[in-house]
Amino acid sequence: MPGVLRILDANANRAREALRVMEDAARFILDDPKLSKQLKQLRHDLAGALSDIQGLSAWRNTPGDVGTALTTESEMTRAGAADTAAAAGKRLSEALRSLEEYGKALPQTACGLAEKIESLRYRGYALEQQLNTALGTGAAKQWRLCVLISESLCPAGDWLKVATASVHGGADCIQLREKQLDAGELLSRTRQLVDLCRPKNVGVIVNDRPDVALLTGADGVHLGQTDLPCAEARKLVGNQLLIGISTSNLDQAKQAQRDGADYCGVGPMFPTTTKHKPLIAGPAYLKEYLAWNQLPHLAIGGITPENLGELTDVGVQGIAVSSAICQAANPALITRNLIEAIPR
Ligand code: TZP
Ligand code: MG
Repeated sequence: MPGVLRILDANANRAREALRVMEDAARFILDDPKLSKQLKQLRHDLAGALSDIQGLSAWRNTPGDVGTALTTESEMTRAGAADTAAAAGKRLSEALRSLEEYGKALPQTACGLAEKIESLRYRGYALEQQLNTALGTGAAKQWRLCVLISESLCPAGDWLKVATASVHGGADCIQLREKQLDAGELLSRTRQLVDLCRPKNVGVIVNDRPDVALLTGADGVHLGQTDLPCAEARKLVGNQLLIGISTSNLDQAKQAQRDGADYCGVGPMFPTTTKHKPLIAGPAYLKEYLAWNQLPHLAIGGITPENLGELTDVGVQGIAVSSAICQAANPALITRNLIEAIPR
């Protein structure tokens, strides 16, 4: 029996610590009061379930624990905060499973521990999933200039020429935005774009189509408010793709974060003819977004070298531009001018 009690004590600690790590991410990274509270409640309920086993910690024997010196290299490095929280989520479910199984080995008098832990474990799974989703892939970067390329806007329809010029001009991301194209043609164009961009470390984003993005090895997919919902797309693409979401107000941005978005389109900043947008969110929304600034952004909509100053005034770090570059006589030059006007 002492061995079982040592196991219960160790896993109670593991689970409690994992919950703390998760709670810290919900509280300090996501600023999510609801998720923070649910994680805290789970930690308290775990303590409550274990409180019936008197003097559990008396069985602790850390100096005599043969496992303390056993570590693996992967435990010592994390790819980022999302990875740290994901590892804590896994640790939580493992610890709860161990508590549940060894709880069954206690005498009947020990208060139905296994049943209580089982229900905590299910709650833990749901919170783990919510947290991982909200933290996204953790791989998004703050691009400076994303060029949205549509054949219909490019002189003589030469979209690849504009894409190539944009890359030469220093764009660090290209989004292929083709609403009418057959899927086969979209697939082949995206592959050409990936071939162009990958060697130069320029991101490739596909508008609307996670399937095409996955098949071509693109970096991500961009979705609007009426496209596939972000949380559903995340189920489809896992952590293989970045997901960008168009937002026109902070509520949409916060929802996008909960749903696992990696970056937000923020706009429209100015009137645009590229897309029908009756309401202009304007630089005021960008300012509000930057005060929140929980996810990388691309300000979008009618941005030109002439009006960019209104966005740099409020601190813009990244922009997405379509017509001003696609329709320019010298797209590389406009690209360079725009990028150079955004302070680092
Ligand atoms: N979403 C909001 S505005 C916009 C999109 C796709 C159009 C951006 O294009 P432009 O030509 O830079 O205004
Ligand atoms: Mg769309």
